[in-house]
Amino acid sequence: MNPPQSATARANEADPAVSGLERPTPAGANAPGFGSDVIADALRSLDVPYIALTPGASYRGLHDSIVNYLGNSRPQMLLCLHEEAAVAIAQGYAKVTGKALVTAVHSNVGLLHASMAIFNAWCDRMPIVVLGATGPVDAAKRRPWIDWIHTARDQGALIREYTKWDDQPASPAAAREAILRGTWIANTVPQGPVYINFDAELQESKVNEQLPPIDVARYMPPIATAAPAEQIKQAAAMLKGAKQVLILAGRGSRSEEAWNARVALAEALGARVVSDLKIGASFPTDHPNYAGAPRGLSPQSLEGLANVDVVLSLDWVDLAGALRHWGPSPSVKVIQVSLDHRIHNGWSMDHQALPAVDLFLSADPDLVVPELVKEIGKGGKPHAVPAARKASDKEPTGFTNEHIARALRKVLGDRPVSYTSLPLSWDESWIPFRHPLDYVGSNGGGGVGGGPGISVGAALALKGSGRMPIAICGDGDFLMGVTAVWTAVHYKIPLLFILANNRSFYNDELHQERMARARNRPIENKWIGQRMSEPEVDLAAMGRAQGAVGFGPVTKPEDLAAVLQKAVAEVEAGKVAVVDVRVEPGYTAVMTAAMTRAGS
Ligand SMILES: Cc1ncc(C[n+]2csc(CCOP(=O)(O)OP(=O)(O)O)c2C)c(N)n1
Ligand SMILES: [Mg+2]
Repeated sequence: MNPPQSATARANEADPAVSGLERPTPAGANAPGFGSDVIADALRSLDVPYIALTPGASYRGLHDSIVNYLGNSRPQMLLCLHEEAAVAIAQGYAKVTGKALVTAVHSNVGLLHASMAIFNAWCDRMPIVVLGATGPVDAAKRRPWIDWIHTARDQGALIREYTKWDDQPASPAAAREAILRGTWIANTVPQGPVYINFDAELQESKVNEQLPPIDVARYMPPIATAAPAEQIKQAAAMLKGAKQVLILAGRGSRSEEAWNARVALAEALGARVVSDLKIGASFPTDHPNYAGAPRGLSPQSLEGLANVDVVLSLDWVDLAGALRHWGPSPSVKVIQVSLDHRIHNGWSMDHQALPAVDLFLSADPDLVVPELVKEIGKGGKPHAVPAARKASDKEPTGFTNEHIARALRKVLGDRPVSYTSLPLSWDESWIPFRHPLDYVGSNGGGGVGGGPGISVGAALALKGSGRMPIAICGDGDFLMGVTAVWTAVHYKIPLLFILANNRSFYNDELHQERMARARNRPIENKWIGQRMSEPEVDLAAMGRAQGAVGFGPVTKPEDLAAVLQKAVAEVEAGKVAVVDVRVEPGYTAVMTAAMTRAGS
């Protein structure tokens, strides 16, 4: 079995089982003859294994170049049944590898379909290169009707506010430059999606002059943003002088070295650490210094932390919100390490409220933490080590998501797995994370329907790593993004879907409950317009219809482990398995309390 971190190292490799599929008849093209051949050459130079796409005539030129000029390899097409899935797959791939995959979506309509997934990736700070097309821009060249409705004057405007950059190059040379620049921008921290829109005419026109070859690496220089030594010293002094440090372990890479440095820092400081299910695993959740992933951060929710006097935020997603929950204690000093301000704009409020900060390090936290460890050294004062938290032994009642966690613990043992999606009602104490790839984080933008595609992309990147990808999705999330399953089956990407099927958009039942309480109206009506019953959707059959192995519905907790055992065996044999688990509508007490309390 390969070591788990190989998933990141293998980012640029194509999987032999996938590359053997969909081989075109050789076309004998060896010099770029058309604009789209130049675009294809530029894509090849990126050394990206795949291009996830849903086809369309606006980029028929590029489509032809990828099949017949590149021979459908590097990048190889991953056919997706919905543009939202194509982009979500790229998001999931980036969550594991840290690198942008290329996607292609048709004209304005495909881009509109893709837009929610682009927004999710934007909020999740995940790099993606989205290619699109329009036109012909020259009206005299347009076919009647269809070319007109699928041409937009400023197509990039559809997604400009939640992409880092977009362009519409007007020549093959400009197209090559746009691809290099876009990929460079997407992959530079803070990462995010970019969009490049190709005029149909530019793609289809003949090229007469060959472009001079270039050394692409020189156009995409890697950027590492560390903090100045003086600031590291200042931060280290504040941390060393603290009575009790609280580390908010926010956005970080999937690197094991960065993970180990976070652990070393917490141990050197005797700091308590919190993490967040919105983002990928950032700290071992069964480490004695780990304090939890509270939905609302407060000295009450984090027992024994009333003495915190210095907070170190490592790019926490919502620092101001966290501090607000913590309570008005002006004596607490705050150190923020983040580059996120570089990506904020005036359209999306995903930057959250402005936090009050005493020391700001405008740097990549993964580069800052090892420096802090060095500066603090072994001379840190001794700290009492708290006892490690334990998962509750109490058997849950009814049939809940906690039963899924318990059955998985039993069935999986010590097998390395990566959770590629977790349902809204999940408690981090149920399953420990011990490696940065144990959990890749949420959809980022709260766009329901992202879970299936993100999971397929993450599973693609994890293939061959020895880690089993497991997606636990809500039924609402699965139903909105279900066709991503076909892409996983077709390209032989092993993946286990477990569906926390409460037959409801239950999150919104809680909102209706909140309204009913506030307005003194009948709470028993909260399910109306939310429940997916009569008929209940057969989710296992939806998996089977796309070639996956379907299991369930599982209606009793005592049946679950045996079914999961069989599903795991299928995934180990290279299959996609879909298990429909009919949990009861309802959320954990903590989640319900967080959602129904005043002000929520
Ligand atoms: C695209 C989109 N539509 C609607 C919502 C509102 N919304 C938030 S959570 C949720 C319910 C999701 O249902 P499911 O995945 O089954 O999870 P459950 O709440 O039942 O656990 C909805 C509809 C959203 N966030 N995104
Ligand atoms: Mg549901």
